[in-house]
Amino acid sequence: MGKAVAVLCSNEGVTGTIYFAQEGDGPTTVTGNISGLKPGLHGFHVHALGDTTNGCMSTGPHFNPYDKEHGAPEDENRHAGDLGNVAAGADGTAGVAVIDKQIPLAGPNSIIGRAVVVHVDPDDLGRGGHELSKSTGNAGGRVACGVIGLQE
Ligand SMILES: [Cu+2]
Ligand SMILES: [Zn+2]
Repeated sequence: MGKAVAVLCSNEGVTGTIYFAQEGDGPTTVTGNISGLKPGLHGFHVHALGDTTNGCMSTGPHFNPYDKEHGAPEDENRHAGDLGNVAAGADGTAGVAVIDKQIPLAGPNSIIGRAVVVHVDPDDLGRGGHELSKSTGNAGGRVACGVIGLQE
């Protein structure tokens, strides 16, 4: 069993811890909780770089090893890092429960050392018709991020 964790950092009061687990070559299970969010949907992605020297801005674009367009997690044409949205309730807390096949914890497309990013706005999953829909889902600013690191 491979395991990893990302502790979210934020300049905007968002906190959280995201856990990743993968059995063999199977899908990766992503769990955790995020708090301090505005109620509603927030884009939730793996970005390419684990660089937070300039806060979440330096984590680069969505992790995209196959040079595809932005999409929904269930789409064929999607970035590997496209995990959709998390939904915050009225209390500003969002639970994370994702199972995905494109974010392995080992091998050439490993997400270890990359970053998980939470956005201020909903991810339109590539369908919004905005000029940014096919690159970022038009999910707006980055309110929190954390570098994905190996866990025992
Ligand atoms: Cu993102
Ligand atoms: Zn994307």
